[in-house]
Amino acid sequence: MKLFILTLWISSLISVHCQSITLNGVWRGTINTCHKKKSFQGCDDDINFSATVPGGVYTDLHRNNIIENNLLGRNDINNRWVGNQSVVYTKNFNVTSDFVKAHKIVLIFYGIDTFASVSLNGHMIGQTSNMFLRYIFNVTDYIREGQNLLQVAFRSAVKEAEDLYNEQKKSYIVPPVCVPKEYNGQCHVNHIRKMQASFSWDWGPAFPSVGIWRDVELVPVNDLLLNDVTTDIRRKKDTWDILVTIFLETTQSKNEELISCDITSTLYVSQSELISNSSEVMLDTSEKYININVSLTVPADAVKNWWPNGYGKQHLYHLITTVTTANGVLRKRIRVGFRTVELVEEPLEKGLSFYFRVNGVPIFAKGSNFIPASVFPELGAKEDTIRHLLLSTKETHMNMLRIWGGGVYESKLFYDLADEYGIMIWQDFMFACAMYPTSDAFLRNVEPEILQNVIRLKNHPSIVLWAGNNENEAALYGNWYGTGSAPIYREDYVKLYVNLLKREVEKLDPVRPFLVSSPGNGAYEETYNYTGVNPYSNLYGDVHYYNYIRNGWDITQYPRTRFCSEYGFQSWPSIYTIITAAETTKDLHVDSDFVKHRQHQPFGNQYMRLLISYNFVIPQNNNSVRDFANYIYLSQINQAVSIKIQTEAYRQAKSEVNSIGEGMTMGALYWQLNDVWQAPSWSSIDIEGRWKMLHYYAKDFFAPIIVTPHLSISNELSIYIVSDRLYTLRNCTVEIRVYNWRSTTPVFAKSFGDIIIESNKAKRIASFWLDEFLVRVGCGSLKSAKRSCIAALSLTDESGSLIAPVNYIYPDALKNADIPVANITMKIEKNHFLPGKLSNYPDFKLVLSTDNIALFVWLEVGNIRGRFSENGFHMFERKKEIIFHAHEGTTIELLRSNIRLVSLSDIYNARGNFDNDYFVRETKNLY
Ligand code: BMA
Repeated sequence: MKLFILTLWISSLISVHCQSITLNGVWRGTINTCHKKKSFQGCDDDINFSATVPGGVYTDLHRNNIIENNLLGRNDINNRWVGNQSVVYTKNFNVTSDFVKAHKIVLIFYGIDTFASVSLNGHMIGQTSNMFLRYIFNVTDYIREGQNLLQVAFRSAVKEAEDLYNEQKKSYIVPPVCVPKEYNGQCHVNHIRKMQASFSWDWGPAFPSVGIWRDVELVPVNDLLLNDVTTDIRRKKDTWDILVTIFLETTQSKNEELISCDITSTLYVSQSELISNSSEVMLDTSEKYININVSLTVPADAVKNWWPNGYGKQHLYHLITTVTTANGVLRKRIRVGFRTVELVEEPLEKGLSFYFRVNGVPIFAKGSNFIPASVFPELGAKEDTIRHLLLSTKETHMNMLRIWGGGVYESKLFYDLADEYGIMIWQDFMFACAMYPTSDAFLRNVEPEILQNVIRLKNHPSIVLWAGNNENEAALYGNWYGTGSAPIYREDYVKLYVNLLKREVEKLDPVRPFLVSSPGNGAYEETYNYTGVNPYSNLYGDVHYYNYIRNGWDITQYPRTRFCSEYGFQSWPSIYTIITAAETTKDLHVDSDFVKHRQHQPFGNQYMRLLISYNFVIPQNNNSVRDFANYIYLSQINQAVSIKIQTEAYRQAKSEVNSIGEGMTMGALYWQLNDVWQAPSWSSIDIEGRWKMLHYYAKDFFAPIIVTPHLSISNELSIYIVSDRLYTLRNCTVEIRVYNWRSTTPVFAKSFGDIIIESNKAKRIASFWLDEFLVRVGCGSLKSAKRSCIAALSLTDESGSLIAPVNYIYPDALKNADIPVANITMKIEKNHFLPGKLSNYPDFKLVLSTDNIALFVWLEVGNIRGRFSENGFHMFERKKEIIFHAHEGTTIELLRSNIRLVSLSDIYNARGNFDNDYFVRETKNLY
């Protein structure tokens, strides 16, 4: 019986466009061109291929074996001719006589990338020029019973961008004129409304694709089309007030001027109706678009709050809206969450605060920046990928992701998962690192983009902020693109982001905060009309901070900003990931052309080497694969530790300001979470989904409670405890243990007891001179003590249980220390019933034993999917247990033959477990 009711309830929800016909699936593609590919010489050869919708030309051509794997070697360049082509996509489809009887039939494209002419049975039905729009075309007059032919003819986005640039240039140039040469990119993407990173970025290749990248459907409409349903949810004293807006489109029928219609919105708790309201309206069908409102008042205690990850559960509720007319019922189900969000910008001693308050609780935003999950937009919503990335976010105590403005407005799946996992979303609009035109045509194109995307996304409780652009104010202020002091660029800036975006978004979504630019000075910007003042002030708004010259392990360099929304360091992805892009083992060398080709950041490889060399001697390079693997390992250590120290610096500054008013930091979003190809980048998860060492470290440095050191320039060591918990903990103890490099037994241990950890605060609990301390505890003379010892910090509660990850103090650069040789052995046991088990696949217990202190112990398992409970860890104890959570079926034998372990001392005495032969074998197997 229960099952029956449930089925009934579910089926009642899925009546949206019930007779619509999907036009996804197999299409035909044709390129008619004088193209550059050797095997197709001459002009006017048609290249015919089987296409897929949703899809794109690069992935289609590869699937048809017309071009090679796009992400292999230098194929971003070899396949570039594709981006210069005009491509025609066609689809034959049948419709029944019943279907064509509808008053009106519309063809909906949920995403066309980008410039296309659409025709049905030879009749032009529309043009497209914005990848971020949903296009609805009326095809009533052209569709016919039986066979139909739909054709979408794309023009090259590269050429369109160039034409628009040339046109614009007649009055003035809207820079940058092109990307740096290292990007091997395409120019002028700022002139078109397409994923900006598809023309290349400093972490990604250019694949200026064309294609139908989201769903397509044909929808029969009787009198009305129910386009969207949105909610504005406001908290009143004892209620939540929901203003539901129903967006209808009429068929503009000439006979019936007025349609009587009943509109009902119902909020469900579990499967039962909690509250419902209806409105009977007469719709004037001479209007094309009609918006109707329904209000619901929900007693506050009838629903539970939605909370960010780490603060409580993510309660979500269904709201179903039905529109009933004499001709039928239209229904839409959306999901809502009940939470308040404020961006708090209140006067401090100097400047303004800048933090998110959710349900009245000040939240320290912990997280990262999200770039598109694929450089091929059609692959950016793959469930496996998105789920993996968002779960990896949740599992590492992150509560916020910033969707960066050079990508796309993400898929429904993405925001649904963010809602479910409690990941707050800082949503940029898609404008990044450039000046943008403000011609009438451009603004006319942007306006519906704002409208549609705000309407599409605003029901997601996870979205907590809209932001106008990425770094465009900074670029203008800092003259990055040669705009100088010309007033036109400032005028354009205000016209686009303030007069259009800000005004429109505040109208469309009165409940959420809007920020004009990131980085920026937040609310302070209004006082100077949004340009002309350094947007990187530490006293206002958010800051992006990058420094590739100073040692990333030096905590004193980091700004005491109110909110750091970008900061990062590059590293190389795992050798197992790089192998999937290499054409021969010759590519797998630190100085190979392949390595140079994959590095887009100007001087990126030099910066990385410099940064590593502050802390490590880079082993001699004999151009072996092992050397490269070792270099990758060091690059990941450097990235992980640098970002750990930087993040901890921000967390330490949560509750205090310094003498010049800087501090009260309430956000740390490192750059960047994910990757689009196998290359060095700032990511913590590589393109294959492998966690770099940084991602493992994020789990610790974002933990709800941390104990963390701060070493000043004058060598004063301060110890902080930072808590995001909303309760006080008493009788806690911090222990500092000092080890010299010769033994796993500390030379000294001292406890600080009776510590009170206050709710939602950072507090310094001790300060002392590190040098003197180390001398006193037996590390040697003032000259040698720092390089002779290392210290660990732990924090326990009154029962003696650890309540924070163990942390470390590196008194000196590790290259100066006499790192001991550690011999580590490992036993693997299978265990199905380990606590914290995450998947249906078995977990394995690894028991590691060492004869000495081992630093940065790093485990990899080749191509077996899964992750470790910890990785990149130090062993001060002789034995340690680690869990491998398999994400696919595997066996002890397979694990045993694939597992590789390396620790810091290995790479100096050439005992590294990565062996050349292994990689030669692997490479052969793959190609
Ligand atoms: C920031 C971002 C990106 C870029 C990153 C690394 O400026 O907004 O544009 O990829 O730095 O350089």
